[in-house]
Amino acid sequence: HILKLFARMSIIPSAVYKRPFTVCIEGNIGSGKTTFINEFKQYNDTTVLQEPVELWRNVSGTNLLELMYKDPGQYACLFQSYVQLTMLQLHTIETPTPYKIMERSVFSARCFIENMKRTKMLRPVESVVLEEWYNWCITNVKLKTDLIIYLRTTPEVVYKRMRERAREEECSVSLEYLQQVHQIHDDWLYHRTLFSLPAPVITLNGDKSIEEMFAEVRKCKEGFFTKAD
Ligand code: TTP
Ligand code: MG
Repeated sequence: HILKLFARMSIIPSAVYKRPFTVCIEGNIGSGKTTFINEFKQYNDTTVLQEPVELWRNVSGTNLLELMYKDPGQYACLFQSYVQLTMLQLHTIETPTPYKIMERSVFSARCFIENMKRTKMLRPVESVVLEEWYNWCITNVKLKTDLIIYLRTTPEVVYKRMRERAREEECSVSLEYLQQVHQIHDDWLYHRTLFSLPAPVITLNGDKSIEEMFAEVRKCKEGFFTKAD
């Protein structure tokens, strides 16, 4: 199964589970990260860290995600600052298992900062402060990631999914916004021209159904074994 694939990718999980083999699932809004990650709940050697978005919707009773979309001028920076904190908390959490799978990472949260900076949702000085925090953290905090799984999608497909899912806070999110977020993820993880990569990347076609995606994972496992053996 997929975890054996990870082990064969030359990184053996640490015996001290404070540093488990860590996989981050990345992709656009609505790319299927939660659905994908839920498939791993059946394995008792894997800690699945659930949707961080739930933390952003309830900050001591305040829905910061909603405020960010309603009034980005006022709340985008605060929101991104909180996203960064919660992602760092998930990165550094101690797990009782040798494998850990997370939805997103502090690395992909940076894609949103980058987009907000380009589209002026953030003031220049706000993005400078967020980026300085980011750079300090990735230099000084142990965030080692072993593998990134990129659920690569088409903006039109995730737009349709997002509309069907109808998360209330996201009612104002446009196709154009998803195209921007897609482009930044793609430049980072697919074209590899944007930020440095913190780990090897496996790209899956996230437009497909979860069954088809897992079939792809198996195929890529076979491909890897052929190359390795
Ligand atoms: P995602 O983190 O992409 O989570 P999701 O549940 O939508 O993904 P999937 O369907 O693949 O499971 O986005 C959650 C919301 O938070 C979305 O509205 C985008 C927003 N967001 C930001 O605005 N800034 C950020 O840095 C991050 C990580 C998310
Ligand atoms: Mg999700």
